[in-house]
Amino acid sequence: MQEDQLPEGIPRRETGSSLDRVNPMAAGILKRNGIKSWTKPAPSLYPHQWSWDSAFIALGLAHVDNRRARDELESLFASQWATGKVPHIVFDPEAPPRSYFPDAERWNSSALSRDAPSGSHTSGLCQPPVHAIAVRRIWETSRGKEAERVERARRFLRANYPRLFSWHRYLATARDPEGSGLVTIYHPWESGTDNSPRWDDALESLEVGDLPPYTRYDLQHVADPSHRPSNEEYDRYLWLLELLKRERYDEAEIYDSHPFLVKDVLSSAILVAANEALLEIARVVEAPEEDVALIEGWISRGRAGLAEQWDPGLGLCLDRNVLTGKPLRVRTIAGFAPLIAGGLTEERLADLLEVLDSPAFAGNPDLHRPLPPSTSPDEPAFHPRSYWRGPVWPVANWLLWWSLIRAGEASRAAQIRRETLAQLAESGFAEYFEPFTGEPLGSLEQSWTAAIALDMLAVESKSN
Ligand code: 2M8
Repeated sequence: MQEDQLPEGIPRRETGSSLDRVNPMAAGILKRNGIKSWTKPAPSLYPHQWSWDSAFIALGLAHVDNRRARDELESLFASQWATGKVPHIVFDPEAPPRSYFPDAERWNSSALSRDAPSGSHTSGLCQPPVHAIAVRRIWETSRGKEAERVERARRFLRANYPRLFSWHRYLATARDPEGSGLVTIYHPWESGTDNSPRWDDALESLEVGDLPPYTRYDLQHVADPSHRPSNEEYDRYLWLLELLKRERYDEAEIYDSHPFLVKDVLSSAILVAANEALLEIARVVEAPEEDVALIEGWISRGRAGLAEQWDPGLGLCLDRNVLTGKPLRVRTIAGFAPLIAGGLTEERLADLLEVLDSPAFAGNPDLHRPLPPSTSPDEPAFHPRSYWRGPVWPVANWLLWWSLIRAGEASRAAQIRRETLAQLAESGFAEYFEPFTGEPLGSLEQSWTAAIALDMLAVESKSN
């Protein structure tokens, strides 16, 4: 890209870090974090394959290496459970020992559940379903190319449509026995926003029982361990894991007895958007009409479920504790879930945009850049350096940017894109950023940060 073509607001001559280097730098990170046919989320902090990371990675790779993008998702789906669940971690047997905990042994999923894959070791949880959105991107980036490439992409869609369909059906049934349109999660790790204050209330009453001893390896890979979730949080995470193991990861048993059952609005909204992508994929592969009708039903049920969770006082959507029936009233980026799900009335869209622009989020005057912190700085639980309790996450910026484009809010989308890319050009491809200083935190070569940059760069003309 020529310098005179740079979008407004992008630093033009920053030594070694200007926007024209973002693309090769991002591609380089994905190459270096690549292992065989898939990509680690980070060089040492996350040495295995993570589910929603891989979906974002495939989305970015679609623009630079379509074959690797396809391989990324194929490797993940090879470990799909018989229930349709796509596991949140697929363990690499060749990862350095004692590099990540809980490891495959601690999950012990293939020994405990007949539904777990036999050829690989996985965790027993899942993560937000971004995958169909990535598959559609692979299709979009192949269309209009030479016939052979289009045919390869079509074959990929045909091979993966049934996997995506069974994944979404799993979420719409096992994870929503109430038919509410909202996905129930069993563990904060399933939300992808692990230590977000979204879960504080539901975790508070959890009594940790007799926990087998463990050592955290995550703390050795970060500059300041206090930015990671606390030991108290980890005890709870590990205790929930023990309880899931006791139920042998059986969905019905878990639903009967588990002490953490929460309707997660962010995952639910991503599922709606992913179902829209699945609908397009279904048409390309000429899926049966019954499938199309089911997917359409999931979309409208999902939107209706989210509408039920609307809090008019906050102007945001709230998670719900299934066990108490109560909403979890805290302002986080997950509150913008209806924007991600789409199909909003003008009024609801205006409400959400007002909150997004307000001092509670991207309009806070003290921010380094006008990008929404993961938790509102106005919340007592806000912490600017602690993981999902405040820092700005580029991957969350991507979700909002992409949703704003779909909502027809091109100039707001362009601002998020411009500021996100400028932040990465300024400070590199960190996992997350301190919102007031812009300091890069967590892993400094995070794959999904690189991937969303590739996607934002490629989709520039549509949002500007
Ligand atoms: C973080 O979660 C893992 C547990 O799954 C961890 O902290 O060890 C989250 O940010 C999650 O959303 C992400 O998928 C994962 C890998 O990047 O890291």
